[in-house]
Amino acid sequence: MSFAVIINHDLFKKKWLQALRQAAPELPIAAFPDIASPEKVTFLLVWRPPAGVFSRFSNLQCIASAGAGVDHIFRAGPVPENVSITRVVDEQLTRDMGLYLAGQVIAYARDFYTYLRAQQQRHWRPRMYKRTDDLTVGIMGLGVLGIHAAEVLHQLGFKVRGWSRTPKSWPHIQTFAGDEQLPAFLQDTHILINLLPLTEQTRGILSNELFAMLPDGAYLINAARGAHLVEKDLLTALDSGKLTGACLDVFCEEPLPNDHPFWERESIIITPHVASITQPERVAPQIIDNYYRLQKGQPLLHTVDRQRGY
Ligand code: NDP
Ligand code: OXD
Repeated sequence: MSFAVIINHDLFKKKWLQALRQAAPELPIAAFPDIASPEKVTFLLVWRPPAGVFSRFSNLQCIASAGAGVDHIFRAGPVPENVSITRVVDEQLTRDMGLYLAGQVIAYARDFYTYLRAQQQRHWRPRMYKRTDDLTVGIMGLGVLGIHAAEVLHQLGFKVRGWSRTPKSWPHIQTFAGDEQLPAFLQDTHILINLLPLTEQTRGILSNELFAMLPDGAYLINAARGAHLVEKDLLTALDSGKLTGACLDVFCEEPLPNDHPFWERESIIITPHVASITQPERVAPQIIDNYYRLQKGQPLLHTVDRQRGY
């Protein structure tokens, strides 16, 4: 059995290698593209691996995502049926996402970005702000990150509702499930947060069709994946006033190309995929734990359901 990493980002790769070597000094770890015996590799830790790469590893048993999302693994696929897929679940990653979303929701409700622009022009323009109990925040995806974000926003005083694939019951959160309940979930949502995994069912879900079900002037926060959003539909919805603005952390193409129309829009806040970043030194022990579990034939932690795609 042997362990290798394929991480498509030099700094991130270095940090992961350091963290893994610290967590398991006894374990030889090879890093793509310098993997001398790919046929010996049974466990791969990956982030955005190149397309088709898995076929080089004829004895692979597990692919671990170096983040919470696994869409990058399926995109590089195909992944043989017998290979397990795992992902990161980590309290700090969860907390960081909650903080990012709370910050963006407050910045919108209290017009912080508007005042930043006004300051740049030396304009003194007080506005009435939106109070927490006047705003309903709707979270698409009530998984590890969505439930925590819902709790944080509830604690801040916002009315919170959430939508998931299967029904959920959670204190203080109004819950909706499945396609049938999507219109009811959206109809009173003033701030829509996307925390869905990217799957065949959710790709392109943030579209004109969905925006039409929101109240006029709603605000969108996409912290999940760029391909959830139909980018041209966002521009249409902003132009028509259906949406009042958007905060985007993720994009179809990253880095966002220089000539992309989103850069020009005052009503779009852009962050460079930093809502919540996995910290290798925190997470390396759970990856190593799974490697040894695999070796001992024990159940793996944080496995992904291949049928569901997340
Ligand atoms: P989970 O797998 O824990 O939760 C996913 C949630 O989405 C579940 O509630 C699930 O429903 C719901 N869901 C899935 N498919 C559908 C569907 N078709 N219709 C309705 N609901 C659906 O994921 P996490 O919370 O851990 O992470 C979510 C995503 O956040 C990741 O996949 C990743 O893409 C993104 N992310 C972004 C980061 C960033 O920095 N921008 C950082 C980390 C993650 P059910 O509960 O019924 O299964
Ligand atoms: C993740 C991410 O999926 O950082 O963890 O996007």
